[in-house]
Amino acid sequence: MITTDQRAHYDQHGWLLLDNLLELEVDELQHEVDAVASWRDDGEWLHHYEMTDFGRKLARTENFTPFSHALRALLCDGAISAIASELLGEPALLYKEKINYKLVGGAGFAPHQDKPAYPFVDSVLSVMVAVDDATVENGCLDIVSGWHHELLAQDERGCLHPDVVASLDWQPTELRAGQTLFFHALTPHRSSANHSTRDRRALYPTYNGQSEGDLRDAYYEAKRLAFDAPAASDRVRLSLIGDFEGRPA
Ligand SMILES: O=C(O)CCC(=O)C(=O)O
Repeated sequence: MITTDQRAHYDQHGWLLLDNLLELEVDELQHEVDAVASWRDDGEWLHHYEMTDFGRKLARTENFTPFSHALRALLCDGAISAIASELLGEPALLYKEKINYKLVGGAGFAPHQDKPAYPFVDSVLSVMVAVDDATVENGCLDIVSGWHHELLAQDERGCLHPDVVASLDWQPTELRAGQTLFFHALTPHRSSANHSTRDRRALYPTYNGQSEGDLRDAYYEAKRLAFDAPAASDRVRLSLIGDFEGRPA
């Protein structure tokens, strides 16, 4: 489904931005994400909140594909997973999925590589599907091209060491709603808080290669166990590394 040039771009830069992969309209996607955000707090999915200057807000939902037919079809049966398979070089399995809401006033993410947050897998691919336009003002990703071949030095939170951060060339990567960004799990990225007056929501499915097995249940089991332990920091925990900069709600 991707051209030789697109493949070469991904191999060289560690990311690939594509249009028109959704088999639903952007307003249908937004409507479905609104529906997920309205789900109650005590379901099997995982809602995470943060405190903002505008009050308590939803920061993330995970484990939603078993409960949303439209989002499961989008992430598991369509062009996105087919291209993930091409980039991984083998059939892609959904390892985990999240919606990062980054509502108005929502916090950003410290510079990191995703790989340390993904136990059990080596061959793993991160994807961002923009639900709303992602701009510099509302906290789009900054990514570093060409640094997807090694795990870089980390700090105590599992994010990138400040010396590494200072040495890299960070480029803002704006997406229009409906665009899809594929990026290697070692591609360094970060994002700012949402300083705009509009929400910046995005889906982030993560895929692993079939040869490593179906690890989605194992991932969520590991996450629940880790989150049952007392928090070691004053930030909200969203992931198995301390990349989220939000305040507890
Ligand atoms: O949504 C964002 O702004 C960044 C998300 C991110 O880096 C992550 O969830 O690992």
